[in-house]
Amino acid sequence: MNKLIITCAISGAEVTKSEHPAIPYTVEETVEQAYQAYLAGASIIHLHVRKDDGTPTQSKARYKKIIKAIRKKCKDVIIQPSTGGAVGMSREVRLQPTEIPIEMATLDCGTLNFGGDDIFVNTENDIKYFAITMKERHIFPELECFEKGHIDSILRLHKKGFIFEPMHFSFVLGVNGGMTGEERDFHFLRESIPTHCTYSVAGIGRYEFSLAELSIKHGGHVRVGLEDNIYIEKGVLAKDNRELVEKVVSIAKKYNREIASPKEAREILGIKEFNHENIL
Ligand code: KMH
Ligand code: ZN
Repeated sequence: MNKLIITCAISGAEVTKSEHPAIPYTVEETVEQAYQAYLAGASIIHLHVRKDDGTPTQSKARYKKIIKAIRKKCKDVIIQPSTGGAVGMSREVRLQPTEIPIEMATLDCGTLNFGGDDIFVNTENDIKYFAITMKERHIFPELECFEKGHIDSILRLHKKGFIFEPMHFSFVLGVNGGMTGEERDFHFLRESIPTHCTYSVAGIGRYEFSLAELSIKHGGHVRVGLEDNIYIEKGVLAKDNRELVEKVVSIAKKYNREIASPKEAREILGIKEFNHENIL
């Protein structure tokens, strides 16, 4: 089977230190979480950044500082900034990290309820605008789909020329307002994308490791991290992002799935070799 790409979503925009003390806010904390996840086997770091007080921000300057510092410690890791940001942010605010020379970023593929009164807005025009902007900036999008309709929208937009090959999907399942992460949901989604496309699965909360295992078994890729889930097992907080990645590595061993290095991850996804010397 192909090698396994592990993405670690180290921070997110929603989880706070009061929920998990290892959620990174400062530059140093963020770099350390990224570094530990990388050492454990993550080849992609999905990155949200915060101000020192924990407020989520899409500030270009903050991303630049943190990306530069991560790059120093994790030479070849793929850094994947979020263009989702936090609920309520405008298009231009969300797209700020794509003004930095980066190789990959998320592209959210549809609107959904996000708990309580929150709505995570991604209109069709937003999706087209994000896709074209990333294309112009030579940034490889990870297509974040929270339910089946999002996949359908992307395949339609692909036909219309707004979404380009190679297409790499991320099924984010278990969000309050999105699709659940039961086994049937996983199979429905993976069978809904063209067979030549790649996919990764991010299970929110209790779905994290059951979906990771299914994806490992079926040749997909996996995202874990404190953005998605703070527990290593029912009722027990994970020590940090590293421990979550280590658990995926141990599941992969059970299925004889080797872990992809960042270089191998680029090859699997079809991302052009990135010139790290010249960034920033
Ligand atoms: N924080 C969520 C509102 C992404 O990174 O692209 C959006 C999110 C998705 O986390
Ligand atoms: Zn995110």
